[in-house]
Amino acid sequence: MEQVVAGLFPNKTLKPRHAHLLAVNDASGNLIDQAIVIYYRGPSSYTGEDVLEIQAHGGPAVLQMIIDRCLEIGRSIGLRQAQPGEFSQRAFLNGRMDLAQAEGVADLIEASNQAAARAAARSMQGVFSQKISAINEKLIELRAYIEATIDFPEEEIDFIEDGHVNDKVEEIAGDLEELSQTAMRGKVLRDGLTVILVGSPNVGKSSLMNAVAGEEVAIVTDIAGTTRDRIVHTVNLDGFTVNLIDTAGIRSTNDKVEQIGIERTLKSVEDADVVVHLTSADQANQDAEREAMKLIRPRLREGVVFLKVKNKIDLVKEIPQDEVISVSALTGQGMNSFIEKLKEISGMTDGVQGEFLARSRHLDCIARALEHINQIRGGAVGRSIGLDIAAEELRLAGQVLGEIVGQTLADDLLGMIFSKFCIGK
Ligand SMILES: Nc1nc2c(ncn2[C@@H]2O[C@H](COP(=O)(O)OP(=O)(O)OP(=O)(O)O)[C@@H](O)[C@H]2O)c(=O)[nH]1
Ligand SMILES: [Mg+2]
Repeated sequence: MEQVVAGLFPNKTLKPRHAHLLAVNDASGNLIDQAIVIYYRGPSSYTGEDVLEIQAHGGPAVLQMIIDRCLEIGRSIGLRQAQPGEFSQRAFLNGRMDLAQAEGVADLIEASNQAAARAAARSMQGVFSQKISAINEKLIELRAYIEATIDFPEEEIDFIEDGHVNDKVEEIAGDLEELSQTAMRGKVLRDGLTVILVGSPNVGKSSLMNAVAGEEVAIVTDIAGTTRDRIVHTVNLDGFTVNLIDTAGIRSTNDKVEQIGIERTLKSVEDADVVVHLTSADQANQDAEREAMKLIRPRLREGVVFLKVKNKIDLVKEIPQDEVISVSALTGQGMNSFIEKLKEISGMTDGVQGEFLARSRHLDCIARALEHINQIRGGAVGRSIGLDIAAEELRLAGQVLGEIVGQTLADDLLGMIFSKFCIGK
């Protein structure tokens, strides 16, 4: 770094963390621009390393000339341009911020509205990370207690009797459920709620999509197999974004185009927040439904909301009184309760602000952690569930949560996350 500073600004001493107004010259000594120059000495910098910041008058040509001049001076020490996200990656690797905070930086830059920007700023400050570490501490504390009991088995009876452990398990599960709900709000704020409509052909998926969208986005006919490719349409429902995906009806077919469409449908199921399985109230074809479900089920990821919706209730005399949401895309009957349900899932009920910004990756981790805790819920620890198994599930839950802040994430996944950042951050 000294070499670059000396080459760019000969005979000048830069006082760390002070703004200097300096001339940046090219190799022949001609002025490129007058710039504000700030030198940060590590570890007191964004990345924790020595950083030289040059603020010029802007314009791509001037900036490129300054960059070229820096690279020229630094050639002998291997100076190069940063990769996308490299500054934040270095900050993360040097312990200046955790992964959720670094993602907050990228999300702040990309925020498309004020609410998202505010929530991203809170993620960047560590609001999300603090919640993760609070739960992680409880996990560690409980595991230590259980492992101590394994080591001193004569105390095991007291330990089961006093109910302390099982209460704690419930408490942690409650914390995770709450965090999942808040993270979902943060995710919806960032990307919108992704809702995919799946089901057998002709049940009215495209009709439902059009009814929610309020316009003719997808083609509707009475021919089974009308929709071939996925159709994505984004709508704003009372202030929150919903990405609706209409898909090809799922069935066995020899039609090559339809087969590709069906495979795309199943692929999209893997990334959705909500999978709406649409059936038709008048359809007696149970075999077709079973066949569709058989293909959909393996594609459902942990934590996804699976919603059963029955369409075409205008065709039947009696509205089914089960847990299924009943609608008619044709008459609009029941559409309000369907939309209310989506609102409830997104956590975007009136007046609730997003606390921090979150990504699908985070929701996935929280769901997996909860899955581990659910294995040992219901007062079972020390009874039907052995202490060693409980300790192991707690350890795994902590490990999964650690992926959110980057403590336990594999290097290749880290690289992938940072590569999506923009250059210069
Ligand atoms: N009576 C009644 N008919 C409906 C309703 N919704 C859709 N339909 C009709 O059902 C037929 C199929 O509708 P689509 O929306 O094309 O069904 P789809 O599930 O998208 O079908 P594919 O694209 O072939 O998989 C059309 O003739 C629609 O007019 C409804 O609520 N009531
Ligand atoms: Mg369709």
